[in-house]
Amino acid sequence: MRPSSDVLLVVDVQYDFMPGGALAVPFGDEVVAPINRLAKGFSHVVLTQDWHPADHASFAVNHPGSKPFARTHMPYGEQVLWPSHCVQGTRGAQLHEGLSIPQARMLIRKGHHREVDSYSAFVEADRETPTGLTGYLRETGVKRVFCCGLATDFCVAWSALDARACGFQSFVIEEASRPIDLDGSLEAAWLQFNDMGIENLEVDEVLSMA
Ligand code: VGL
Ligand code: ZN
Repeated sequence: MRPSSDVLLVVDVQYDFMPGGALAVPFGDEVVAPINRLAKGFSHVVLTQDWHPADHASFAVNHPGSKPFARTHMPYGEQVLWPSHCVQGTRGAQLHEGLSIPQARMLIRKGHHREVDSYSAFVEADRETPTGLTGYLRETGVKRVFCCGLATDFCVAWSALDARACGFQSFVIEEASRPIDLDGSLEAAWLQFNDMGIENLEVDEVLSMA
């Protein structure tokens, strides 16, 4: 069992990101088994849940004349317009019930401010508004963050990069993540991981780490 200074961050394993969901990630359901295997090695697990109001500014439907996956400009920068997904209180927003992580301590809900998206579990897309996760991890003595879930190139990527930027050692477990891969977003994410010194580890490597 890993010490409490190692946290497993399980990002957005929710029905709307599963095959058939509102914003389906290809093969998204394949993350459940490796995440459960990983979680057996961690005493400290944090989950995230994308959690939008129905009138959220990241939804194409709230921009008349725009189609899903188009890009628009928000006061904080470029924003992809998504199909409506993970609406607060809906089935699509629920965590996959195949997750078997009873020891999970903390659940961060993100993307709840109508005007601002939040891919990252740490800081919203305005790059100013904290979710509170940095403080929680610092106060609980975390040093290393192991990121997995959905999607590799959006919420996992932004979370892993922010973990590093906040001073934690940060890893991505690609084997326990799946990408959306929109216009080169996956390749861009790996370039940024390399720049920031974020390594990809396999599940078995994590479980056997010192
Ligand atoms: C995500 C797009 C919009 C994700 C969330 O979990 O990667 N992507 N909202
Ligand atoms: Zn979202």
